[in-house]
Formats: sequence, structure tokens, C-alpha cells
Amino acid sequence: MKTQIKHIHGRRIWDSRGRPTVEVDVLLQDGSSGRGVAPAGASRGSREALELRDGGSLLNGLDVAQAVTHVNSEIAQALIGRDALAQEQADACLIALDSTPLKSRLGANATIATSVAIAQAAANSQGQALWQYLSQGQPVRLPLPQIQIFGGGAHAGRRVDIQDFLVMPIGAQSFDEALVMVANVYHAAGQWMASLGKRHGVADEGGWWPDFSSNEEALQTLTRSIELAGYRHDQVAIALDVAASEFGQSGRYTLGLDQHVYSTDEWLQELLRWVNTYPIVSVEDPFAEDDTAGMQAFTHAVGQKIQVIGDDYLVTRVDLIEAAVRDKACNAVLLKPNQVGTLSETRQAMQTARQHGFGMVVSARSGETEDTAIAHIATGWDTGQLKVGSFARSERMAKWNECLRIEESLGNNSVYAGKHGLKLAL
Ligand code: 2PG
Ligand code: MG
Repeated sequence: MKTQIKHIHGRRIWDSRGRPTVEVDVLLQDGSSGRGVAPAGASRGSREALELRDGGSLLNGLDVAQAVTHVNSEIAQALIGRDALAQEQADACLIALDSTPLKSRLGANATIATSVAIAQAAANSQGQALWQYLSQGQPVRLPLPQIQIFGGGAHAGRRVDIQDFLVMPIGAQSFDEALVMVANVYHAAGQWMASLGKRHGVADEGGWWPDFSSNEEALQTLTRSIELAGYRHDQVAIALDVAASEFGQSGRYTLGLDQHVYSTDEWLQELLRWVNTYPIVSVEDPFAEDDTAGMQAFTHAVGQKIQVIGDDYLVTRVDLIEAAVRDKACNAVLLKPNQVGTLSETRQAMQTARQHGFGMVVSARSGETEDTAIAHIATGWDTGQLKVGSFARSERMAKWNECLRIEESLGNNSVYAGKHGLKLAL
């Protein structure tokens, strides 16, 4: 069989924060090959699959020698001889081999890199781009991007509490135009902040590292930057990733910058005021992962008009998405393949979300590499949205630029999801 897996090789490479990560190459009988790389989060949900790190003193305990060894021994042994076109069977084999609920034996970094490498090799063997292979002949759209303008939270030394201040070019007609709009806003924001003496370099995902005196000042500055770049709010809108689990627990939200502790209800009132004051169309993790009541109250209040995303709250898991549907705790899911550890499980999470009319945002992690698989996943599965970080640093730009290449390859047949990527009547 030409598409039989012939060889699997794992190695240690380095991510955008200069930390070790796992890369896997898969070679098929017909000579096709594919590569997968594990990204790494900084603000993680407690129910995510485990990223296996060696511990100890070397490299601050972050080395991945064990995960790489698992790829080159057990994983290679179990998968060699299997058909790369049978992704679900290969992933089922990884899941069974690991045999723990959170991939804690082999490491989700080992399994996701392997899983994506198999898909890439299979696509190459068919002479298809990854997006095309993943689409299984269904219609595709280039995703509406969520692009960070300011970084905060765990990605910027907690300089501001809210983690991501992002924009969404909902009024663009193509992906190409979407990036032009974002470029204009990104640079307008940078110049405006520099003129105020409030720009201090860039944060982990390439967004400006802000020197604001309140979280709300970031929202004011972002709104102003969109205007300075010459856009209306129906052309470029704001998205937030509050990442509230980073500063909230047991119904108490401690905002360092604002020097204030909020109860769930007080925090709800503050968020509602922001949503009503600024052109916000999407809010991720507004409440902590243990605060279903907060998520429900927020979704009940604004879920008809804005997108409410569960990231740490859902960690790309089918069971948690189903619970959120029952609880009406959000209306969209962030899909991060390494939160769950295989491509097939990510796909099941996507399908569950789709079935229930949830919005779907494929997302990078704050620790990334030059790998562009997520651009193909978002397009091929037609999720409608993609979040990668900011508009600077090549591990981010690699994904945005890959979307441009995909759009170009589709020529006149290309469709940009635009505002329809959000499942809202805007
Ligand atoms: C998030 C991501 C990307 P991290 O919370 O959505 O911004 O961050 O990869 O650190 O979890
Ligand atoms: Mg998040």
C-alpha cells in the first residue's frame, strides 16, 4: 500500500519563546512525507491534555526528551504499517496506546505532532494541499481572523489583566483586504501609543506591550486606533480574550491593574458596561473556568448580539462543549488541537460545536513555530474564524501569509467568511 506509514521520526526543536517543543516527520511508502509541530500555551485550562515536560533543572524543566523518545519508540512502533489516509484509526491507536484521559503518559505534545504529521503526509500523497485534503470535498471559506493589537495577561508580564485585545475585520471582502485593514490598525495603534509614551515593545504574540493605567484605557486606545486608521465599527470590530481563569477563581476576580476585587456579579456588570460602550463583537473566557454561573449570566445578557467563546472553559473537549450547550454557558468554541492531543478529537469537537450552531475559532497557542497547519485546518474545516496572535513576528505571520497563499490558489472560487464567520446577525 502506497500510503502505508514507513517511518516516523521525532525531534526537539525550539518555539517562539525559545523553549523546546516536539516536531515529528512521517514518511510513507510512496515517498511522501509530512511534518507536525506541537505548540505550547502559557495560559492553560486545567482540563487540557498534558504537555509532557521532563522536569528537573535542565532548561527550567521544560525539555521534551521524554515526549520525543515516545515518538521514536512506542508511537513509531504502533503506527508503522498503518494507512496514513485512515486518520481516525491512526488517532484511535494513539489514544489507546496512551490510555490516560489527558494523554499524560505519552504527552499530548508527542501525539498532536504525530497526528498532524500523518495528515500532512496523507495530503501530500494525494497531491493535495492540507486544507483541500481536510475539506473532504466540502465547500471551504477563508476564515475571519481575530488579530491581537495589544498583549496582556500571561503574555505580557500581567501589564494589563485582560490577555488579548484583538480586532476582527468584519467588513473586508477578501482575506487579502482583511490583512490590509489589520495592518493599518496595528500600525496606527503603535504610532498613537508611541506618541503618548505608552508603547513598550511587543508581547509574546507580537501585539504591542502596553503601558496603560487601566484595562479600560486599552479598550479606549484600541477603539481610537481603529478610527485613526480610518475604519468604521462595522468594518473593524473588537474582540477580547479576557482569559479570566488567570485572575479569577471561586467567584472572585482580582484585577491587579485596576486594583479592585470583583464578585462574579460585579465583574459581569463591568464587562456588560464595556460591551455596551465599545464596538466589541466577541469575548473569550469572560469568567473563570470554574464559574459556570458567570458564563451563563454573561451569555444570557449578550449572547444574542456578541460571540461568547469558551477556551479554558471548554479546552476543545466534546463533553465540555455538550455541557456548555445544555447550560447555555457560551455560544462559540476555541479549537486548539494540542488542548486535546489528536486531529480527530479536535474534529469531533468542531463537529459537536457545528451541530449546535456554536461559532468555531481555530486557534494557535502563545508558544508557536513556523508551522502553518492551523491555517489549513481553519480553511479546510470551514470553521469561519482563525486566531493566531498579532500582526508581527514570523511565527504569527507564517499563518496569515499561508491563508493569503490559499486564497490565491483558489482564485475566483475563493470565499472569505468575513462577518459570516461569526454566527451572529451583524
Ligand atoms: C489563548 C491563547 C492564545 P495560550 O488563551 O487563547 O492567545 O493563549 O496559548 O497561552 O493559552
Ligand atoms: Mg484564550
